[in-house]
Amino acid sequence: MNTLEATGRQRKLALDCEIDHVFYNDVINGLSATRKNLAPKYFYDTRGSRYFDAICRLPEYYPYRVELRLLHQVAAELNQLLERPLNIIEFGAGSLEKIQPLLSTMECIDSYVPIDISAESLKQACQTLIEKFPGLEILPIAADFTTEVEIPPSDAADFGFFPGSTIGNYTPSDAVDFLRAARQSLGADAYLLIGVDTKKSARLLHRAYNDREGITARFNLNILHRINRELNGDINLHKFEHYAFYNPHRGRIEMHLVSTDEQVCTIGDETIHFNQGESIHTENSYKYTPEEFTALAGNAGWRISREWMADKNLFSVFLLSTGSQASD
Ligand code: AVJ
Repeated sequence: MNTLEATGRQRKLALDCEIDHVFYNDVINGLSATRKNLAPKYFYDTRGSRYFDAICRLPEYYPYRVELRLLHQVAAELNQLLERPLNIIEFGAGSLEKIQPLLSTMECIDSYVPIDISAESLKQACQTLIEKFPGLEILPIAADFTTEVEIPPSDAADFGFFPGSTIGNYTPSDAVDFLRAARQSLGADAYLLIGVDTKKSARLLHRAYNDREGITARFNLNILHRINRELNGDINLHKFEHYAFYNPHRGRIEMHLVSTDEQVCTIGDETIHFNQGESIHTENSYKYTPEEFTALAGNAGWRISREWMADKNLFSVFLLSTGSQASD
């Protein structure tokens, strides 16, 4: 069809179809709540995924570097420990960098299923990975892993991979629910390798989410940009500021976008009012001691097979298993 000849009505229909209704409803519900909030998964459009990659290169953001280093050691030990063919399923795979130490070290990996919410970023990252690991079977899935995702059947044992401390975005009780659901979907004889950020100096944590360059601020504000772009919003980004802090009582970083003025904005057909100083809570990032995480994983029915701790207790990695494995 020649779009130039389309009638007004047809054009409106085409526009309606382009709106992601799930995103729209989540945004309106979140911004209509008494404590305004947005789910952190919505950070990751193509731009947001790029901002996150930039965060990972920041000197202040220790989790990325520290975990990646630790994963080299983890991979070498897993290569000794595991012999059966494995099908790796990664939740929130992003730029596909964390998987690489495993792929280059573990001989038993048969296939790799990266799941990520950002389809475009996933496609690009897969192209790079195919060039580096030409023999590997890759089955990418562009999906929101916080909803039920069907894992393609495989003859190899399912090995879940959940690095980056993404588990920290869940409240502890939601984390238990997620881990229990993952245990169900990975099957009876499965593993889950999971990265967990630790409790540590509040100053160090604070710095990791308040970098000098302001990249984390841009990452946070991009969610409003995205609402404007995709949901026909008119939010004034200059009237919101990035605010992130560590709450030691709750053991979590909180990220907010705080309205600098009283203001009104529209998103699609809805009007949203902000008081001066009112915040939109955009992310929690929970930190766990090894004891706390061990208890949490246990509550979800997982057994701890191995655990690794980085220097200065900066970051931890756990190998969870369903417990039915003969080998360990
Ligand atoms: C990807 C959720 C692990 O919580 O540290 C980085 C996201 N937010 N800087 C984190 C994030 C701000 C990150 N996770």
